[in-house]
Amino acid sequence: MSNAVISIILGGGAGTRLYPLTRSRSKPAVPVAGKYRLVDIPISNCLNADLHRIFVLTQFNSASLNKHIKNTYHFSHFSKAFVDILAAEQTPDNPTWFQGTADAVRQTLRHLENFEFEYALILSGDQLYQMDFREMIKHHIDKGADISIATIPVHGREATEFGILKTNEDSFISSFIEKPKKELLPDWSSEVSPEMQREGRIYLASMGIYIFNKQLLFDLLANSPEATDFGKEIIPNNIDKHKVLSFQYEGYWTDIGNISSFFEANLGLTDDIPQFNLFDDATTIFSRARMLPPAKISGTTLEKTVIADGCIINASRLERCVVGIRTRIGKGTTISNSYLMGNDIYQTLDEINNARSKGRPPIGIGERCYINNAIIDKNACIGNDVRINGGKHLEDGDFEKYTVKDGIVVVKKGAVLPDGFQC
Ligand code: ADQ
Ligand code: ADP
Repeated sequence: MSNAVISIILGGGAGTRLYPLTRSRSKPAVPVAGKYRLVDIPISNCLNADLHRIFVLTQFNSASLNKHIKNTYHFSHFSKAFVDILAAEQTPDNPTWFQGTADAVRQTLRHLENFEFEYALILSGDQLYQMDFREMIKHHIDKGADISIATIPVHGREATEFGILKTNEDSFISSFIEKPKKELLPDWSSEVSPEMQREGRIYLASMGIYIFNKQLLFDLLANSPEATDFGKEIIPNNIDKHKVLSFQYEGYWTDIGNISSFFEANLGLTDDIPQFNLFDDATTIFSRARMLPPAKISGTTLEKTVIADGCIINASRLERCVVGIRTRIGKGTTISNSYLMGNDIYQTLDEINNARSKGRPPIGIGERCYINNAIIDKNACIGNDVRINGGKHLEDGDFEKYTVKDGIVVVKKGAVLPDGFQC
């Protein structure tokens, strides 16, 4: 079955909803869970399902995404496996950026033409989930579908953010509406399992995960050049014309398209039993092997905290934190509800002393700091006695060194916060 499928990961448009994390990198390259990149999630789901031919479509072909893919996904010379990045490119007949998800796929069809495959598996690049695509592909083939959409029951308060659909008794989709207005919702509820009913998850949402039969995908994209999005045009326009199947999923799945959902998805990893399971051999999340030393911790009370390799931590207390690779935290510091992305390099003791003697904090977090409700992007240089107290009391805003979104303070990559800095 795996030879019949090509996977296409929609790596993201401009990534404005994840700004400032996407200021200097493309969305698929945003670091997640302390040691991975966003793109590792869909790629790992593919590899765990024996799907080894993968394209990542991105608007910006940033150096960091290239480096990560090149250094991570190596396959035997004897296999046909690959993970290739296809960035939006100007051609004589197409001078524009990708205009949306369908347009991104349309513009890259010429790269796919020569591959042998029967099904295109199209995935969103900014979701946290572990799904066995083999089950969805089997369902698609067994039911003789033209298009399949993975679907999940959601609550009314989320339903306006998704494509919502209804199915017939055979799981084929009979109607679809992209991001319905709140007042339309009463017409769009579905029959769901008693468990989902109890949770109030009575609307069936598209997960933005599609299987298309190859020829149909080529035909639909060629014949409707004005359609830019799968959710807005391609899917709703073809419900009546083709057999569009729902593959219902009830496992953990979350869309991490904005700062607040990105923050919650990361901090969710600190739960006693996280819904996103990093500790399962069958669903390994792959990433770059970095050969870092074990983390070294001294004098720190740790409560519900996830710590990546290579950290040097002398803090007083860390609570509900995800601490990324090579993070360095000084004595007397307390950090809660925060995601620290970590650092790209270690500074030598000489470099640290040299930075201090020039009044510049070294890379990492200094002594006696207090940090709450924050995301600290990589390589930030945070001095001593710095206080960052995120929360609903802060208004949204974008400043030189940090941004506030939904009360979460995002310290920008490489920002230097001098001793005593407060926000
Ligand atoms: P949205 O998530 O709102 O809804 P969209 O923002 O278009 O759809 O993104 C889908 C995926 O494609 C994301 O991973 C995004 O980063 C990527 N993407 C967006 N524009 C792109 C571009 N120009 N080039 C490359 N990649 C791009 C969609 C569906 C809904 C469904 C939700 C589920 O339209 O029906 O419910 O996904 O999350
Ligand atoms: P990001 O995607 O987070 O913006 P990059 O992927 O561009 O970051 O950079 C990460 C990698 O680049 C690190 O793994 C590290 O090897 C290398 N790197 C970054 N900064 C430096 C530096 N100052 N010195 C040496 N290597 C660096």
